[in-house]
Amino acid sequence: MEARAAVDDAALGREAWSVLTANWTGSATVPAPGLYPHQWNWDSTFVAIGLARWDTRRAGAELVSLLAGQWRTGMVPHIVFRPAHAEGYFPGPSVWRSEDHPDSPHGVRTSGLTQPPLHAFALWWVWRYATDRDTAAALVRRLYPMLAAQHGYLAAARDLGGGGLAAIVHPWESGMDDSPAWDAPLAALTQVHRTHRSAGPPGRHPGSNPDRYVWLVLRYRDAGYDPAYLRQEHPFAVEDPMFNGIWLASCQALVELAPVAGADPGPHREQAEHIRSALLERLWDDGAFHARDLRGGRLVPVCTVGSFGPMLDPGLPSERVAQLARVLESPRFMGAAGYPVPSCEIRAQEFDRSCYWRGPSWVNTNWLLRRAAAVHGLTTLAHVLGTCTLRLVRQGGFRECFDPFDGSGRGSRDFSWSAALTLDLLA
Ligand code: 9WN
Repeated sequence: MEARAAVDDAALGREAWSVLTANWTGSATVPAPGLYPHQWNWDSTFVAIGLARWDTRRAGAELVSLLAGQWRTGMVPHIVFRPAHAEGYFPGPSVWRSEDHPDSPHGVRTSGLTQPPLHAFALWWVWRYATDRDTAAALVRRLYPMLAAQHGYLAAARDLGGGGLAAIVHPWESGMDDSPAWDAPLAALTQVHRTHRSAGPPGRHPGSNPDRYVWLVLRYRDAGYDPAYLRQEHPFAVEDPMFNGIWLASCQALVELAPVAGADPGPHREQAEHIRSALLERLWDDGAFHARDLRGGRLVPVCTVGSFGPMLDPGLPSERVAQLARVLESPRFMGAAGYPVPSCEIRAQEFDRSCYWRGPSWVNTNWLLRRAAAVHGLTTLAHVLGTCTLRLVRQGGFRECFDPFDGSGRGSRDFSWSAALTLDLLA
C-alpha cells in the first residue's frame, strides 16, 4: 500500500487548502488538475459544503459560477466548460453543442446532462454554517429561484416513470459512472449501439462502456435535448435511489431556505413527501433500495453505495433506517472493508476493489452517509464514517477514491471534493 507518514489535523487542513487553492480558477474549483479541467456539477456542491464553515464568499462563488450554466428549462448541466481548455476533456463542447439549443445560457458552453441535485442542500449547508451572515442571506435570495427552477425541471421533465421520481438518462448523471447498477440497462443497448460508430478516445475507466456512453449522448443531443424524446424513445432511463435521496434532501433544504427568500415552503414540503412515498413504493425491495431500470421494467438486484441515498431523509420510517443500517454495517459493505464504504457490495460478482464506482471507497459518498447516520441519531456509525474517511486521506492524500481493503489511493491526485470535505470533517 502506498502510505505516507500520518499527518496531524492542522497539517491535513493546510494541505486541503493548498489543493483547493491550486484547483481554483478564479471563479470556480475544477475537480482535479489535468484530467478534469472544467467545472463539474456535484463536485462544486461538495466543494461549497466543505468551504461553508470557512469561507462564505468562495462557497457562494462556487455555486454562482455553476448556476451560470443553468439552462432556461431549469436544468443544471453536469459540466460547465472553461473556454481556454475547450477540448482538454472528452466529450468537450464541440460534442455537446449546447450553443445550438435555444434554452442554453448565452456565452457559456455546457454539457446537456445533469448530475445529482445536491445544490439546494449545499446552499442550506452554507447558510447554516456561514460566519458571514449577510453574504449568506444575499446568496440565498439570489440562488433560491434558480434552485426552485431546477427542482421544477426534475419534476416536469424527468419523471419518466410517472411515479414521482426523477430518472437519470445517462450513467454520468448519477455521478457514479461505471457503477454495476447501470450494467443491465447498458447491456440492453448492445443491439442499438452497434448501428453507430462513435468517434472518441478509448475510455479512461475500464468497464465504463465508453462507446455506449457517447452514443447515448449523441442520441439525446440529436433529438434536441427534448423531454418528449426522453419520455418516448431514449433507451436509458433509471430511477436511482441516490439521485432521488439527494433530491429529497434538497427539497427539505428549500423548505428551510424559502422563508429567507420570502417564498412559500409548502410546495417543497409536498414535493419531499411525494419523493419519500415514491422511493418506498418503487425502489424498496429485500431490505434495501435498488435502482429501477424503467426500460427493462425491473429493479436492479445489485446493492451499491447509492442504495443508501434515501437515508439522507430524516422522515424515512425508522424500521427502514434500521434495515439499511444493518446492511451498511454488514460484511456486504462496512463489515468486511478496512476502509468504508465500498461503492458496491463486496459479495457481488461485479465488485472490483480497484475500479472507480465498482468497489473503491469515495470521500463524497462517505460524507453523505455520515450525514445520513447523523440525521437518524446513529452517532457511532457517523463517528466511524468520519474517522475512517479522515484516516484514508491522512494516509493516502486527497485521492479521487481508495481501495476499500488496504486504503491505497486510486485515480486522480489532489482531488477537490476529497480536500474540501476533509475541511468539513476536521471542523
Ligand atoms: C464524467 C468529475 C467527475 C465526477 C464523477 C466521476 C467522474 C466524469 C468522468 O468525474 O465522472 O462526468 O470523466 O468519468 O465519476 O462523479 O463528478 O470529478
